[in-house]
This record gives sequence, C-alpha cells and structure tokens, in this order.
Amino acid sequence: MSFTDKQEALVNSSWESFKQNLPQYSVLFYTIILEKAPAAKGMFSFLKDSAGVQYSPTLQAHAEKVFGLVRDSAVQLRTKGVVVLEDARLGAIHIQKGVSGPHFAVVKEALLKTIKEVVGDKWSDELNIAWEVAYDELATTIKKAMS
Ligand code: HEM
Ligand code: ISQ
Repeated sequence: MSFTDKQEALVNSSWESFKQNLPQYSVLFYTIILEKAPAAKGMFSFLKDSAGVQYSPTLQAHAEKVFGLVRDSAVQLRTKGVVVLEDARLGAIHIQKGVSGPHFAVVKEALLKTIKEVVGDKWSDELNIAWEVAYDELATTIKKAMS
C-alpha cells in the first residue's frame, strides 16, 4: 500500500492548521502525553522543574519539531515510498533520555488526539490513518536508530 497524494494533502493541510495555534496545541500535546505516562515528565529538560505543563517557547519548539518531522515523513512516503531519518542523532538522543518502545505508542496516541482537536469537524478516518502511517514509519526509523 503506497502513500497517496490525498494522504499527503490531508497531513499537509492539518499541519498548517496545527501551526495556526502552536501555543495551545503544543500544551495540549504534552498534557495528553503526561496523562498517559506521568513519569515521562522528568525526561524533558524543559518540563521537569515546572508544575504541570507550562507553556514556554522551548516546549512549543519541541512539539513543532515532532509534528514537523511526521509531516516530513508523509512527504517522503509519497515521494520515495520510504522514510529516511534526516537527523542521525535522534537514535542516540532517545536512548540517552531513557525512551523505550511503549513510549512511542503514548506519543502516537497524543499526536492523533491533538490532530483531532486541530481539525475539528474536518476529522475523518482517512485523515487519522494518514497521520498514523506517517508516524509509524518515522517511529520505526527512530527505533532502528536506537537499536
Ligand atoms: C528529543 C523527535 C519520540 C522523548 C527529541 C528531538 C527530536 C525528537 C527532534 C530533539 C530535540 C528537539 O529538537 O525537540 C521525536 C519524534 C518521535 C519521538 C519525531 C516519534 C516519532 C519520542 C518518544 C519519547 C521522546 C516516544 C518518550 C516519551 C524525547 C525526549 C527528548 C527528545 C525526552 C529530549 C528533550 C530535551 O531536550 O529535554 N525527540 N521524538 N521522544 N525526545 Fe523525542
Ligand atoms: C518527543 N520527542 C521530542 C519532543 C517531544 C515533545 C513532545 C512530545 C514528545 C516529544
């Protein structure tokens, strides 16, 4: 099953909507992650000393980076059919922070829920699947780089 133009367009348009309100959506993203995995709070240098999830430019920049990489993954899947990790250090960073396999499912769930908020009544199974495939392929490349 190849990644279609339609799937890429769905990811691209919702990525643009996500960027329209980065402060709100980045806080939402972390909030969902910490609900599912409270212990992950201590992993993030910019969260560990704050009470709950506090907005900061750093927090926003990290969330934007994660969503941006998933969006890039969608573009790569449509153009090349595979995802190549653009930043070879990502494996080492995640090992060093103590990230493990189950964390990837938590981040995935939070990403999909955030996108659902972002698009509101434009949400569809098709949109959800497009983000899911792009995330899964990217997560696989990071996990490989970690092994
Ligand atoms: C750091 C992306 C999955 C936890 C980073 C960085 C990137 C990134 C680009 C470098 C720092 C930055 O610029 O933000 C991703 C992507 C993921 C993923 C694309 C999935 C496809 C995960 C998971 C966890 C995690 C599952 C565990 C909850 C962290 C932590 C850091 C980090 C703790 C260091 C943050 C700090 O500087 O304190 N990640 N990541 N990541 N990632 Fe991930
Ligand atoms: C994973 N890696 C880097 C940054 C992140 C920000 C929020 C949630 C997950 C993340």
